Amino acid sequence: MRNNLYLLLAALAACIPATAQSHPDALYDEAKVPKYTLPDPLTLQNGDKVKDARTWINKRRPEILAIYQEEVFGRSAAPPAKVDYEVVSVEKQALGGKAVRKLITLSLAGKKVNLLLYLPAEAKKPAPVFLGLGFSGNQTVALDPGVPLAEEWSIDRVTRKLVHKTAAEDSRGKSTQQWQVEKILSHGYGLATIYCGDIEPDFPGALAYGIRPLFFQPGQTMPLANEWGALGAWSWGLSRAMDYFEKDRDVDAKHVAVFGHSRMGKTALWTGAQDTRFSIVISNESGEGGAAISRRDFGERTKDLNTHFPHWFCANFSQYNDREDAMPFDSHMLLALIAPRGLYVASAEGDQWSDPRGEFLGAVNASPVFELLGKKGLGTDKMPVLQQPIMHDVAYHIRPGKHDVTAYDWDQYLKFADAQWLR
Ligand code: GTR
Repeated sequence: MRNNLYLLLAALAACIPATAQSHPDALYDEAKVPKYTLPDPLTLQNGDKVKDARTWINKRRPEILAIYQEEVFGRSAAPPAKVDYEVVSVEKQALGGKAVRKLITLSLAGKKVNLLLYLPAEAKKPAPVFLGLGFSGNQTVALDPGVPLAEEWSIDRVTRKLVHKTAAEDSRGKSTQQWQVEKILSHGYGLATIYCGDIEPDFPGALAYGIRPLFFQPGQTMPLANEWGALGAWSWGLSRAMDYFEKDRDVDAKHVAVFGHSRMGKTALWTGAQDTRFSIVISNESGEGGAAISRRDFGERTKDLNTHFPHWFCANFSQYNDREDAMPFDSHMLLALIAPRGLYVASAEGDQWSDPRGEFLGAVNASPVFELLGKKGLGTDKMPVLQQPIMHDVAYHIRPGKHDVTAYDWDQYLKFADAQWLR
């Protein structure tokens, strides 16, 4: 009987998608969210007010960045002195002649990472590019037989063992809805993707298969409490892709948007926060540890993150489990680090775990920093209704539907990019 119950539970666990972690005590009642006070992004640690752009750039921004490095994502390795890459192939007639497809191998401290780049075939000048990490191999991004099948990593839900295998042929094009390559190309932009697992597979215990150990000091076996987690490693990989873009004459490296969904949305925010070469940062339902205000007791919480995904953040971050009020930061400060560049935060109504209102309030409370730098913040603290985007230099929308990336989301990001890049 007990055995049967165990099998039933194991079978049920196998059916729960990794992206739908929740727990029975999670709060989803707005009326029950306790009051909280946010730290002021425009007050220096010594108590002085930040009244001008210079003080933000030279003093407050570095203070906040240091807090995030020390206590949240952890310190990353220094950038390499030189970009190490190889352009493996260039196909001028990809996607039925719509795209030039480049396959590039980036070498990250010796570890090979595959960068897939589609550029508009008709481009007369270097093209702006959207860059993002995928949850699975690059072959899932478009129905393009020329993209090699990735070596993918997953975890067997029943045995909890790491599975490493060449992706299945029928996985080609599985994520086209989430990437909308053709729409992106039709706006004259390119799309570049990397499989996150090339940089570090996404499981606790996968450390040894990623890039972080390549930077260990002699004798070191674990990152220190203030050293990067997997999100930091993924982010570092995105910056190396940017190093490559700066060398590719077909890419307009001054106009690169870093995009990410969910955990990759958290990663995109951290990438844009650290690396100011990205001109637009897009957070699609990044939720807790991303755009959502951590102090709000709604949906996922800091402790959930650190329990389910102990490999994502630095070890220091877990000191805030059940102690969000003690944080000398909150998500509005992470978002403020993007200023004065373009910031888009998006939510889905059916994704309450990510706390849509918390994501919106992150953008609201980051807006004063954008405004100090002469940009247009959200301009309201009233959450818009479904599918009524607010599109200033800080942008926000919420759409119906579940935790996902949809064509509607991409339509807004492309409109935002047009407004940011073509003005
Ligand atoms: C969930 C996690 C979220 C979010 C999501 C995803 O399980 O709780 O923070 O990142 O995964 O990446 O899809």
